[in-house]
Amino acid sequence: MISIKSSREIELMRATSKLAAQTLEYIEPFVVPGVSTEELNLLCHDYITKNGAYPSPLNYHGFPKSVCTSLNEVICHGIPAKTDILKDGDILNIDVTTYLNKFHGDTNKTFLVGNVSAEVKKLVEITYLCMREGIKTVRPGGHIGDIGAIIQEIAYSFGYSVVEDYCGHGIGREFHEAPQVVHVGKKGTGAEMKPGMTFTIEPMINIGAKEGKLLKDGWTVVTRDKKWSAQFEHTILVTPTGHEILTLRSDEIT
Ligand code: EYL
Ligand code: CO
Ligand code: CO
Repeated sequence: MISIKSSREIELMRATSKLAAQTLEYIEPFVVPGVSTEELNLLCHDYITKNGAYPSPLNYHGFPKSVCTSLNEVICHGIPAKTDILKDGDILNIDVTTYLNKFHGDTNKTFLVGNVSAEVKKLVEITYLCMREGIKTVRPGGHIGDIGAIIQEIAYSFGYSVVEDYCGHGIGREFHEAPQVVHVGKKGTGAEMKPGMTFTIEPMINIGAKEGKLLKDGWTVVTRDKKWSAQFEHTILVTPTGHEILTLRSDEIT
């Protein structure tokens, strides 16, 4: 069952999603060579809690930290660590989910650390394009499969692969609700989009093969071939006329 949010619930989704977006804006100047992902985790944790919210990942299925930090060949669910020190040329995804007034807002961004190679910068730019073109398909009468269809078309045209083992998801009173938003697929398939639905679009795009493997820590997912992976995520509302990006930041265009 895909929940339809009332206008009052939509206001609460706007508030929690705005805080998640502001957390990424807040952390950006700290994402520099020499900082540890544990320090970034603590800064995000304090920012979220000082604003009256709870970091949804913390203790979620036992997850030990407040944000996910996924570096280079890490696809997703990287665990912040004192020993993970950023260096020039890295890419780091920080995934923030806030729980404010009983609603979750979920967003992530891949940051460039210092000077990143042209090959990797291209991956990050195309991953962002995939997310934005996926978002553009969202409107009443559209289908969830339309999102994956365009993402797949763009990613494959650049020779990249699309991770299939992890997907976007409905979001609201629960961190993960129906539907699953797969980042590959066929136009016209899947659930029909209706005003009041809220879900994330969060494609993970790889330079090499799509396959991941879980590290022995039980959380971190890395590419099998050790080639690098990028991701962007927004929380989206289906509106009567199209969509609204609830986690849009000030450094992005509408
Ligand atoms: C916790 C639970 C296995 C997150 C997201 C933290 C990790 C691995 C079980 C999705 C699923 C964040 O932010 C997320 N999506 O955008 N699990 C998540 N965990 C976790
Ligand atoms: Co997320
Ligand atoms: Co998500």
